[in-house]
Amino acid sequence: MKPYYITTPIYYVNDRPHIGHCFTTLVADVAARFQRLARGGPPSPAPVFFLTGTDEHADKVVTSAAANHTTPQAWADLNAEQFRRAFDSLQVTNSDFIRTTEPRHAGRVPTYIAALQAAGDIYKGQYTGWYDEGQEEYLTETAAKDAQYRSPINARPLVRRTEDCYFFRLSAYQQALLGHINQHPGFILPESRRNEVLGRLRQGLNDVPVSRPVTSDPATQWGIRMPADDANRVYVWIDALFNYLTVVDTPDRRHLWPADVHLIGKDILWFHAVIWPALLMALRKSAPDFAWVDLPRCVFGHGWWIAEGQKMSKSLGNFIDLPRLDAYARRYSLDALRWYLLAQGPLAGTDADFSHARFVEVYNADLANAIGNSTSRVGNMIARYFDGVVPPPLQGRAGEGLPIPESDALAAEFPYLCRATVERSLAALDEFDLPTALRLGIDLVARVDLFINQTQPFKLAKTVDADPSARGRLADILYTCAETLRVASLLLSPAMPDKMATLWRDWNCHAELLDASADRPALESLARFAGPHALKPGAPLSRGDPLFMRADPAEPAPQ
Ligand code: ME8
Repeated sequence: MKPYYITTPIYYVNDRPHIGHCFTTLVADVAARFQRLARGGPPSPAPVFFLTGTDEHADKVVTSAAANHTTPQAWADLNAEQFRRAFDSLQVTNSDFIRTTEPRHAGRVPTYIAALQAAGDIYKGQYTGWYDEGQEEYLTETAAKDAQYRSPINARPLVRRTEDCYFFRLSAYQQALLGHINQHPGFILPESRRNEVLGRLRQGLNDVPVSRPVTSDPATQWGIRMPADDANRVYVWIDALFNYLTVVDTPDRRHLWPADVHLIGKDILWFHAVIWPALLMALRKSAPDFAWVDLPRCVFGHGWWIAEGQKMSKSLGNFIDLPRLDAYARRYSLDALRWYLLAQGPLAGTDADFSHARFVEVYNADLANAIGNSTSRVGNMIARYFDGVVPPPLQGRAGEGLPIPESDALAAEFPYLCRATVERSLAALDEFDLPTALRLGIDLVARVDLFINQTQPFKLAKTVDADPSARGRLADILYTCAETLRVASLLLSPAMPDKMATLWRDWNCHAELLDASADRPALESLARFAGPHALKPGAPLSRGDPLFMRADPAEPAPQ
């Protein structure tokens, strides 16, 4: 099986990371961890390749470097480090981190451009248009008009510009793109984004500029030069898109291509769903050397985080920044923060609001009251009634000619329920529906809680002295609960790796199996109820500390 290759956008280094950048990279991390878990296998060759990084040749890097009295490279170094640290602090497991100023990237981009020039897909011309200086992109005439000649992103007036430049023959790829998108319903997700792209694509395509002039202004000297032309540099967006390819365009990594998912925010959908695949189609046919350059399997455009009901902006100063995120991680645990961002984030069509009240509500509902409470309840009962030793399930529940007590009939469903839940979770993962893939773990926890309420093991425990058969049933109920929670914890572990590893250590499971550095079976085998990796009757199980303490909604937000 080809390793799963997932990418995030590479982020501009003019400023520090905030919740938006952290979110995209975190979602990719959860997808990467889930895929590693789903596939299993030895750590090497790695079953997943996960790429994130920084986009450094933007003009705004030059501007903010100057404002901070330093050089673009020094400014890029400083901020790239901030991104790295931010992702480390979120325990992101990226396989590589690309910076576009690195020679492995900057040295390779001109090769692609030269191939496109030789094939006639990049040609020299002149461009006049409406330029958004903040975004460093031209808007089409219609888009500029619709936006009343202001930037749709920061509302600053658009600037009319004319310049000599090289063009990419995007117009030649309209039919091929339409064909590809129509034949591959999963190519652009979610569906609303696909429709958005199709609608715009049907209106026709203009060729797009792929270079910017180099003048005596130092701001124009930052960037990769066009092949054999020092008077022009590669437009930062074209430079940036190629990162997905440069990183794997080495003999030992070429098998990783194509990317399975380019995860991005909706703001950069057009570049990824139209311009990038067209560049790849052009490159592929430009020379036999590039015959391996297939199209990525999926471009997933997520929505927007807003803060306490308002769009985040510099002028409002309401960005949820790293210190804020850190404060949440310190008070509620990093895993709780990861859970909230994943479970409540704008992954599907709509935007999401980061609100403190909502954070506490979700924390209490999913973590403190669900997985946290359920594991400590079951751990406590096993400690109390079975001296902290995993009790045995009933053998041969059916077919012994004995009437099946109510609890056994209910318990008998759990192996099937677990299997079906894991299958559904894997199907959701396949569609990049991570909130569902994770939520199914919480649904299993809810089934355990319901089962406890139905079978009332704490009452049954009071009868074991008078009725010896009750002890077997009690053991069966608690085994069923604990084993189902183990399966649930597997589904939750990509979002909450630390807490679930703590649970596995407490419960004397092999916690190293939650970690991709171990050689491990695929999820379906790992999660089999009472299967080879299940809780072992007779083994010690420690109740441990509660995984999540209840949060007080009245407490003010951490700062
Ligand atoms: O666009 N909510 O970089 P960038 C959710 N360098 N996600 C958000 C967000 C928000 N409020 N704000 C930002 C660039 N993001 C280019 C990309 S790729 C070849 C080049 C996330 O630093 C989201 O993933 O502006 C968005 O697409 C990305 O940050 C933009 O980061």
